[in-house]
Amino acid sequence: MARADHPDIEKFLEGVKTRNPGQPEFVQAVQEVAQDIFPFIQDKTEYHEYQILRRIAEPDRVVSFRVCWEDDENNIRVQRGWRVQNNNSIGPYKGGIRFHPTVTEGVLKFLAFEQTFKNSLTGLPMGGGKGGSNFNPRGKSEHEVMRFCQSFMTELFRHVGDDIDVPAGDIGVGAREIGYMFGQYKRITNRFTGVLTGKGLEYGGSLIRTEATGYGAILFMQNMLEHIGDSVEGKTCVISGSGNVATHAAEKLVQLGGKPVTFSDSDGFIHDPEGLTLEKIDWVKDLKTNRRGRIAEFVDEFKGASYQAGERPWGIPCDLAAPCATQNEINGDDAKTLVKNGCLAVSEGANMPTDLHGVEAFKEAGILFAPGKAANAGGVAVSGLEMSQNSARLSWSEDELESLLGGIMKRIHSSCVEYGASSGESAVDYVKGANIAGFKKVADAMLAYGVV
Ligand code: NDP
Ligand code: 2IT
Repeated sequence: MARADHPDIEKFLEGVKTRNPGQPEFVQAVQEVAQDIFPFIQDKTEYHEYQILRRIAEPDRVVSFRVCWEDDENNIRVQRGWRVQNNNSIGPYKGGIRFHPTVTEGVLKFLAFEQTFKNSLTGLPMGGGKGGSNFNPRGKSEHEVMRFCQSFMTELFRHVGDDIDVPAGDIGVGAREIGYMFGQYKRITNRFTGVLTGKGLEYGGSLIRTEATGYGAILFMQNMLEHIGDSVEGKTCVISGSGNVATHAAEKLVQLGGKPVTFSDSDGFIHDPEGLTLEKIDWVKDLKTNRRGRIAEFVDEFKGASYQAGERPWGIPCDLAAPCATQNEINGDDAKTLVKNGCLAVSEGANMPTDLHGVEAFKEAGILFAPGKAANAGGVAVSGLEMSQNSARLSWSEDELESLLGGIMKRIHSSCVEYGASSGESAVDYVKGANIAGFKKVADAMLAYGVV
C-alpha cells in the first residue's frame, strides 16, 4: 500500500486541516510526518490509544503578542510577535526566532512541529518551539532593529527561561539581534543565564554555533554519499540563500573539495561557473551581515559570474543541491529539473524547502534526499552544546565542538539509516528514517507521562 493511502491517514489529515484553517505550511509538515508514522505505529497499539501524533500536532501553547516600536521618523509601528511552544517532553522548548514579513502563526507552527522531531534526532534533551514576527529587518536602521528587538523581548521574557524555553536565531535573526534581545532580557530580569543561544562569544556564546547549520548540512551530505561509497569531493553544488546557512554550507563544501556555484536571495540568484572560493564566500558573508546588501552586487565584484533576477538556481546543472533559503522553494517541476540535470543528492539546509510534490519527485527518482529535520539539525545541536556550556559556566574549544558536531551528524545519519532502510530496496528513505527516529523518543517520553 502506498504510504499516503493508509486508511486512517485521510481522516487524520482532514481533522488537522479543519482545526488549522489558513495554515497550509503546518498541514503540509504534519502530512509529511504522518505518511511515515501511520504505517510505523500500525501494530503499536499504545501510540494509537494515547493519541501521540495527534497530541504532538497540537502545540502545548501559542503565545501571540503586540510589538510596538518607534521608527527613526517617530512613527509608531505595530507588529505581531509569537512564540509557539510545541512540545517539551524531552527537554525545554528550543528553537529559533524568525523576523520576516512572511511570518504567520501557521509558518511558526510548522517550524515548531518540525523542530520537535529535529531536536529529538540530535540526541540532546531539547523540546520543540519556534517564534518570530512579521517585522521586516530589510532597510531598517541599526537603532530601529535594536528598538524592535527590545520591544519583542519586553513581552517574550515572561515565556522563556534557561529551563523553560531557549530561543535562538533563524531567518532575519543573527548575532546582532540575539545581542539586543539578550541585553534586554538581562536588563528586565537581572539574570545572566543561557536563555538564548547563538550569543556572542564575549557573553556566553559557543564557538562553531554560527557555522554549525551549514557545516552540518554538508557533513550530512557527505555521510549519505559515503554510505554509497562516494563523496562530495569534485562535485558541483547549487546552493540557494546567501545567509548564515548558505554561506557556511558553501564553506564546508569547499573545505571538503566540492564546488559550490550559486547563491540566491529573495530577488534572484548568482551563478559562478568557476566555483565560489573561500574568498568569494567571505565577501558574501560581509555583504549580508555587515553591509546588508543584495546578492546581485556579487557580479559587479567578481567577473565571470552572472545574475538572474526573479529566478531560483535549480535549473543550473549540478551533482548536488543544498536549498538553504526558505520553505517551499523547490516544487515538483524544480525537483524534476534537478534530477534530469544529473543531481544525485539533496541536503536541506533550510526547513521544508522542498514541497510535497518535490519530495515525491526525488523519491521516485531514487536520489539521496535528506530532509531538513535531519540535515540542518547541526545548528540546534550546537545550540544544545551552548546550553551545556552555559550551565557548566565553561567554554569548550573549537576542535572539541567541531568534533562533537561531526559525531552528532554521523549519529543522526545512522538513525535515519536504521529506520529508513527497507528490505529489498537499496536506497535509504531518509525522510521516513528521520520521521520515525525523531518521533520514537518523543512518543516514548509522552507515554511515560500518561495523559497530560
Ligand atoms: P538568514 O536570514 O541568514 O538568510 C536567509 C536567506 O534566505 C537570505 O539569503 C534570504 O534572502 C533568503 N530568503 C529568506 N526568505 C526568502 C524567501 N521568502 N524567498 C527567497 N529567499 C528567501 O537565515 P538562515 O540562513 O539562518 O536561514 C535559512 C534557512 O535555514 C531557513 O529555512 C531557516 O529556518 C533554516 N535554518 C536555520 C538555522 C540557523 O541556525 N540559522 C538552523 C536550521 C535551519 P533575503 O536577504 O532576500 O531575505
Ligand atoms: O531551525 C532551526 O533549527 C534553528 N533555527 C536553530 C534553532 C536553535 O535553537 O538553535
